[in-house]
Formats: sequence, C-alpha cells, structure tokens
Amino acid sequence: SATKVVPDPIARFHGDGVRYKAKLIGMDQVAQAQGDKMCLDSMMKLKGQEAASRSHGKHKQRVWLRVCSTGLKIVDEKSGCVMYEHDGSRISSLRRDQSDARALSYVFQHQHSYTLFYIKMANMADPVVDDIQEVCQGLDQVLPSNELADIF
Ligand code: I3P
Repeated sequence: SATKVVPDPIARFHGDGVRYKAKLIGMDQVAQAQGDKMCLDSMMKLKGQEAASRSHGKHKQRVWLRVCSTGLKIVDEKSGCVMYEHDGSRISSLRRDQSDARALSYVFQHQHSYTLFYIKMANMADPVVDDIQEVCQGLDQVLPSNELADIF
C-alpha cells in the first residue's frame, strides 16, 4: 500500500524558518499578557522614544525577524547574533499597528514578566502577522485585519 504523504502546512517554518528584514523600534516592560490600552500606551511611548533618538541622529537597530515553527527569533543584522528567542507558546497580544502598515508588536511572557516588542518591517507587516499567527499556538481564528487583537 502506498504511503500517504500528508502536507505539512507549516513546513516552510521548519529549520531556520522564514526571514524578514526589519528594525527594532523598541522593547518595553508591560504589566500583563494583553490589553488594548496597555499595548497602545506602550507602543506610543516607544514611538516617542524612537522620535527622540532620531532627533539625536540615532538609528533603529537593523534586524532579521525569523519566524520558525517553534516561535520567533530576532537576529542582529550586522553580527548575525540571535538577540532574542521567543517560544510561540509564550507570545500574546500580537498586533498590527493601525498608524503604520509596516509595524507590528507582540508581548512575550517570561515567568511573571511581560515584554512588548515593537518591530518595523522593511515591507508590509500583514504577511508577517499571518505567519506569526500560524506558528503560535491556538491561533487558528482569523483576526480582523484592521483591528487590534489579543490572541490569547
Ligand atoms: C529616515 C526615514 C526612514 C526611517 C529611518 C529614518 O529618516 O524616516 O523611513 O526608516 O529610520 O532615519 P530620513 O528620511 O530623514 O533619512 P524606517 O522607515 O525603517 O523607520 P532609522 O534611522 O531608525 O533607520
């Protein structure tokens, strides 16, 4: 009898996964895993810091955002060093940025602390958001494209 090959829907995320060119806008300690106002406030704060840095001639760090079957990796573009490794099961509150179609944010939980990562993609954020949803657990519901969304 022939062996049936079941297509793996996330095969492209195996190994090194899918790599997207991006810049790190910033990171922020937040109080919880999710929350509209909390995330918006944090993103606004980080945007303010980004603007302040730019006015001092400082540029955002260039990174690769890798979407792998286990989760996300943020890799420094210059050195190739993995700066952060975020297991998909600990990512919450994935958001599009309503004021910037190239930006996204997510909250990563480590023990009892939560960190919001705010990332600016070189291109549109939408396909990246879709990929992240695919590799994170329990995210089979489709989120409205222009709404802020908590995923857990
Ligand atoms: C740059 C411009 C780019 C921006 C870059 C700015 O300013 O706003 O769009 O990159 O940020 O320096 P200018 O036009 O005055 O050169 P992003 O679009 O990726 O944010 P950066 O310096 O942090 O890379």
